[in-house]
Parts: sequence; structure tokens; C-alpha cells
Amino acid sequence: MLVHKAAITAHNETHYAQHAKALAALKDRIADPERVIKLVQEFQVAIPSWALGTGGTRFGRFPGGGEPRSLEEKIEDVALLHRLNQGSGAISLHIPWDIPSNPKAIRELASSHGLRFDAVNSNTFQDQPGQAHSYKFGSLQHLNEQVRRQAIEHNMEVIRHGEALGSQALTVWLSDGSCFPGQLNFRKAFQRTLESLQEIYAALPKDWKMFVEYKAFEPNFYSMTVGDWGQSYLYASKLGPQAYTLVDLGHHLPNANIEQIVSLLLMEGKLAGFHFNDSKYGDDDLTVGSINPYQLFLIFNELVEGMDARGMNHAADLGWMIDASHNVKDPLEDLLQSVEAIRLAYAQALLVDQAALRQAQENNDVAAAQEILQEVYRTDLRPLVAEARLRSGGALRPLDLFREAGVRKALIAQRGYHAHTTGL
Ligand code: PSV
Ligand code: MN
Ligand code: MN
Repeated sequence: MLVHKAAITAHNETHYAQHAKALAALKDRIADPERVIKLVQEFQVAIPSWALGTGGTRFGRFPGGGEPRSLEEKIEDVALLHRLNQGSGAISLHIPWDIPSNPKAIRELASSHGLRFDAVNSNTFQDQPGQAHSYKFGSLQHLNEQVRRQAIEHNMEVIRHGEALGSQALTVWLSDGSCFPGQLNFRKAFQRTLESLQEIYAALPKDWKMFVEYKAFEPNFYSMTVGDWGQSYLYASKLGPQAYTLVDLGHHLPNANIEQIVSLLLMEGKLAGFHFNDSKYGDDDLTVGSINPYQLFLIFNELVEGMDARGMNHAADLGWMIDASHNVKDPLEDLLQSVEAIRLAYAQALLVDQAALRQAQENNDVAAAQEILQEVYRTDLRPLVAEARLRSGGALRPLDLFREAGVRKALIAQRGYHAHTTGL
């Protein structure tokens, strides 16, 4: 096992004095720091199995080595992240990239590391070897009933895999759509997709949710059959109470007001949760908080305010997942940065003075409203997040320890330069 408890303790001892000083100074400035620390400790973010290796673009891929070669090794990588940050206590699988040959053993391995399985993802956006029908012209929307049947059955199989692992949600992301005007009858494509989703929905266990993920573009570049939150919401409403809309931060048209979308989906009780990442142009799948951390904070502000208004449990009532791809960074370092950014934005949102904000809104005091938000956004809350990690047994500085412990070098020695073949 890489990075034992003893290494974390030694690391924390080295950094403790400096941390304690920063924390004490911060605690003097903010209201109820203990509440924030406790809520951050409880807040876990699921790691996508497909982001543990180097990603790539259609122009190339530059693997860094030491990538996981099996589902067991993927679980070990997530376990390592979780040991370091105590904030990555779940994993999200993609089928058929991660078919568990022995689900009982996989489930035990994960729980021995304190990990649970978040949503399982189906894949009808690629043809698999030996598959009877092609998804070239769509899956659940396809004109040919046999293609739709194949895609429906695949989703049902994904549910069975998820059940064996203790997962409780199915994420359906469809690449279905059209590349050119005239290629598709929008209304009929929607109707066929809805009927297919209805069959999958009927196969959901009673305590499961279906997450309908939307995306504005790519791989289809004229229309997407689940292209935006409106369309996803329409499917989710027509499907029933177990269906929800999943927000992937990279799936909007430029400058979309994502926090407003989040607020309204939450208000309607139809927000599934997130695929967190960041982007400058499109579905860039960059490290969370690396481009627009203010937007991330504004999203969390809506989440905290909206979840509290509905009496929801912050940690348990939505799906908190990352969906990222790493072209030039070490994937594990990138994921540590992403979890940190998410927890930081959450901590900031918890400290927004909601009563003062409401007051400012009621008085149309626009400047005061901005000040209230930016006051917390501009306060460095990293010591609070570090304290949450410390109290849970994680490292004060996970990324530094990852490097000091020579984790990547050890992984390369163990696993070699084997190329991870899945992921987009
Ligand atoms: C599609 O762009 C997506 O965001 C979906 O969530 C897929 O499951 C994932 O990326 C595949 O990498
Ligand atoms: Mn996604
Ligand atoms: Mn995406």
C-alpha cells in the first residue's frame, strides 16, 4: 500500500505549527468555523474511474505511466486519494469500461478502503467489439427498433452491475443527435428516446435514481437529443419521481448562467447532482476551479441556500461527482486539486451571510449583495478545509505528500507504462 497512516502522521507533524497559526487567525474572523469544518468533513466527492489515467484529445495522448490496469487498481488509486484527503470516499464506474468480474470481491475491496459506489454510467456512445448493431446514428433515439433494444438492454445490464456493487443511481448520457440540418426529425427523435428511457426507468430498483445528463454539442454538432437542461428536465418530468437532471459543468453553451439553472432545478426537486470540472471553451474537462472558481462558488451558494430551504442533507441528497480528463497533469494530482476546489467552494458558500443577503435583495441594494458574496469568496478558507482533512485522518497538504512520497514513481515501478485504453 502506498502512503501509510504513519507517513500521513509524520507529514502532519511537520506542517502542524504553521497550520495551527493560520487556522487560529482565520477562526477569529469568521462565524461558526466548527460547523463548517464538520460539514466539510462529511462532504465526499466521487472519483470517476475513467479519470485515473491520462486522457487525451483527438490529436494525441501522452500517457505518464503507472496508470491502473484493472478495476482493482482503479479502486486502489481512489483509496490512495481518499487516504490523502479524506474527501474522495466514492467511485463512479463506467460500463463496459469497468465490468466487475467478481462484484462481491470488488465491493469488499472498496469498502475495506471506506469507499462506496456512486452512480454507474452506461455507454451507448461507442460501439463495442462484437456488438450486433452500431450506434453511429444514435442509440435510444435510433430509427431501428433493434438498435434501441440493444441500447435499452445495455442500460438494464448496467443497473444489474450497479446493484451488485451497492450503487443507487444510473447516469445516462447520450451522444444521440444529428450533425446536419434535416438529418433528424427532432420531435420523433425525442419521442423515441423518451420511450426507450421509459423502459429503462421501469427496470430501476425502487430505491434508485436515474440521472439524465445533458450536453449542448459533441459528438453531434447540429443537434443533441438531450441538449440542454430544458430537454433533460422534460425527460425527467415525464419519466417520474426517480428521474433527475444531471449538470455537467462543461456541457453548456459559452457563458450560460449555470448557477441559475442549478437553483431552478433544485427548486423543482429535479436536480440529480453534478459532474464537476472546469472549462474555458467547451467540454474541456479541466481541473475543477482552475478556470472559473468564482462560478463554482456561486453554484455552491445556490446549492447551500436551496438545499437548506428544502431541508436537504448537503452530503447525501445529491450526486457529487467529478468528470475530468487530464492531458498534461498527473491524473491523481489533478483529482486532488479538484476535490480541494470543490470543498473550498462549499466552505465559502456555507459562510455566506444568507440573512444579510436576503436583506440586501429585499432593499434592491445591489452593491451590498455583491459585497456579501465577495467578502467570503475573497477570504482564504484553505486552513478550514485542511483542518477538516486533519480531523478525519487525512494529510494537511495532500499534493505535497503525494510528491514527497514518490507515489507516481512507485506506481510506474509497479505497473509500468501500460496504456490505459478507456476514457475520452
Ligand atoms: C460526455 O462528455 C461525458 O461528460 C459523460 O458524462 C460521459 O459519461 C463522460 O463524459 C465520458 O468521458
Ligand atoms: Mn459528464
Ligand atoms: Mn462531458
